[in-house]
Amino acid sequence: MVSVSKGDHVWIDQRTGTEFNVEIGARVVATQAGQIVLIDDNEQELHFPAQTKFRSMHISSIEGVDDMILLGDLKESAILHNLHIRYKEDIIYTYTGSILVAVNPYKSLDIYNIKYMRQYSNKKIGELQPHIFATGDNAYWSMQRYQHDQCIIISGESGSGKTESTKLILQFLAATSGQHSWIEQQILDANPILEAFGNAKTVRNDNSSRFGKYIDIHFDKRGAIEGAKIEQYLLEKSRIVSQARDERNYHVFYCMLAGMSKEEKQALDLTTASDYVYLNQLDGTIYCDSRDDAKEWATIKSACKVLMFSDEELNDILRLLSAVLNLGNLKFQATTTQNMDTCIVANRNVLRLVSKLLKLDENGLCDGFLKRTIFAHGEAVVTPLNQEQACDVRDAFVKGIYGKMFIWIVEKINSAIYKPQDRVAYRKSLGILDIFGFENFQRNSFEQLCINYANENLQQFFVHHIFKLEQEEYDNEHINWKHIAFEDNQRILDLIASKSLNIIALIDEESRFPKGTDRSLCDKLHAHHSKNENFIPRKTDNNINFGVRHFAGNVFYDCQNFLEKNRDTFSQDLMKLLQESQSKFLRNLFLNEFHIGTETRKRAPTLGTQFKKSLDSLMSILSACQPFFVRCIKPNEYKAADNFDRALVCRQLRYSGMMETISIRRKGYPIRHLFRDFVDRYRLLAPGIGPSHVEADCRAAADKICKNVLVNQDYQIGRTKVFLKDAQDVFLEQAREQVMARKILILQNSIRTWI
Ligand code: AD9
Ligand code: MG
Repeated sequence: MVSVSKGDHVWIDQRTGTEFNVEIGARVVATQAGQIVLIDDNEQELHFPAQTKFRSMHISSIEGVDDMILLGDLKESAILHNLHIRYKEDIIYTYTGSILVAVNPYKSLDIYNIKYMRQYSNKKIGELQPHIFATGDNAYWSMQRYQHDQCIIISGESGSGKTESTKLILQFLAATSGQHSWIEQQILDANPILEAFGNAKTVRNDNSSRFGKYIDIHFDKRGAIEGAKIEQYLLEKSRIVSQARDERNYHVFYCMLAGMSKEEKQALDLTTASDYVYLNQLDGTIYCDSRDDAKEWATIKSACKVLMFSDEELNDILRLLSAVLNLGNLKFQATTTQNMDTCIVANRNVLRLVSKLLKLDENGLCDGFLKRTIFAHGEAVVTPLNQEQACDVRDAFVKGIYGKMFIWIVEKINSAIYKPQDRVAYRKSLGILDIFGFENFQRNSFEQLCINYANENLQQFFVHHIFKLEQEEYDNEHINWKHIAFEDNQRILDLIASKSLNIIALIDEESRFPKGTDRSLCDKLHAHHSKNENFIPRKTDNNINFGVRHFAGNVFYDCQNFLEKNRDTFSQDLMKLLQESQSKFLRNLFLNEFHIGTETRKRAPTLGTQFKKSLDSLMSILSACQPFFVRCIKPNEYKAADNFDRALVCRQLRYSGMMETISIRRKGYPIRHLFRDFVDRYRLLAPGIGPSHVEADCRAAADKICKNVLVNQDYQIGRTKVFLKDAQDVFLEQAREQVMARKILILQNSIRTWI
């Protein structure tokens, strides 16, 4: 703690609420009338009594740094402060070692034009200011130089800028890898199609991706783009049938209705958005101010052309979209038959329309919604459904159709841009992962469990990588290091999906068990895991929830609908009916499902199993790559420019693994100085080291200083750097200050005698 004067920079404790307790940077603007006046990073004026002592700010924090590993105060508050002061100047990119931190500016910055692309092409990292192009360039050149596959993992919460970052990297690679050919255009044009069918307005983001994706770009020997392959993960299907307040369905519906001519709509039996229940429910909205739906429609259509969708295929898709919207308007009227709750179709004309669009038998479709066939002891028993059940069957049917269509669209895009490996002599790839960040809502369901499980995997991958880098640095510098123990999240992964009777396995087991319910699942989870350190039991037996201690915080999951979501299927009667559709397109969507008859239903892969499988495959692809990490940060909840919410940013930094980087460093030798810098700063601490020492002498000089000051302490002299513990750095600084003070005193005395 030190006394301060005007112009000094200090740290001040800041307590807002119970969770957020991180000191804030401030500068002294006046010391007057028994008071110290400061302005903090939030531009707030603060007053303290004149005698107050403060923690002084390291010079690196005062000036700000491009790479936060260089922060003298390598701690949470310094990272937050550094990002904040840069953000105020529209500097949104900052490194933390190999991680690029990108703060969403929520305004258009002129830093992505072709001039910037050229500037960042073929540069060493650190040569220019941090930039998303620098990460793209670095990955590209590493791929070329080391002939090794690369991946860029982009993470962050909804609205933080992952998809924009992905697009920027793609644009950079397309522009700088040289060929400017058709394939690059095709890869860029895949995006408007994917976004039309897989993105929607949510309260967090007007263009929120409701699926994860991995775009693997393939390069030939000369480094030119030769093709790409897109993998998609876990599209949010519930959105097709209902949306939360102020949210929308997938963009494509609104675009189509806004962009098509009257005649085109008539041909598909379509009217306007406000006529459709799926687009116009109590809570949803049909408007999105920041988007021009009609204009988007033109873009989507031309992108489909570029990606070789035939007119017939496009028409098939439109028919399905129209069928989906019309199905949403299908109503059931409750009736009673022989003392049982049953129902009938209330608007037969809608049913007729839908059966025409899907090219299905109208009566068959009607039966499919109103009845269910169950096989018991080899015999078929038909039971009628009540109104609520019929609505559920209809919604599950719609979700099934849209989900399959989305997968078909991704495959169609791949068929245009992907060349199978055996047809090319040489291939290196650069993959970009744009995947949902960790989620913890008021109510969390099966999707959140899958998403958070994916994030646990990525976290483990990240920590292993950072740890490896740290050890490599020690090896390169030939220093002796003891094994650094670090916490990893393997036990959480074991609980969710690896060890026997893990959570996903139990959900699967219960999904297949004919009498399984969400409650019996919850009971089973508790019976098996209540003693597990990472499992949080429910508060009372009445609840059907459970908690998991994730790396990023505790999350409670509500088991309601877990089994249905995991089964990921719809009425077998309707599935059978689809086989008889006159629409080849529709039949093809379900080709793989047809062989799974009612009897063998047990073998149908569940959503949990499918997701785990695709995640395992993703992890093994990533493990074979040299990774780069981009951590996107959302500065505020209002989609607003020039607004930095410290608590919100801090929470994201904690999720992002940035703190792991720090903690791993802290366990080893967090402070490192190049010999020359070290000697320049501390040469006063050992006798006989002059200001003009030559480079070769620096190592010996650094060794001499350490031996003199840090007697018998655990520091290391490497090949190019001195490696220190935090406390040693502080000790050296204090020693230096004392020597300086003594020298100044001597100087003052001698001046006095001289005068
Ligand atoms: V979600 O998880 O898919 O809901 P993302 O993908 O993280 O989310 P997205 O990239 O869609 O977020 O960014 C949200 C919005 O922030 C964009 O629509 C832009 O309006 C804004 N944004 C993001 N990055 C930038 C940028 N580099 N420059 C300007 C940006 N605006
Ligand atoms: Mg996105």
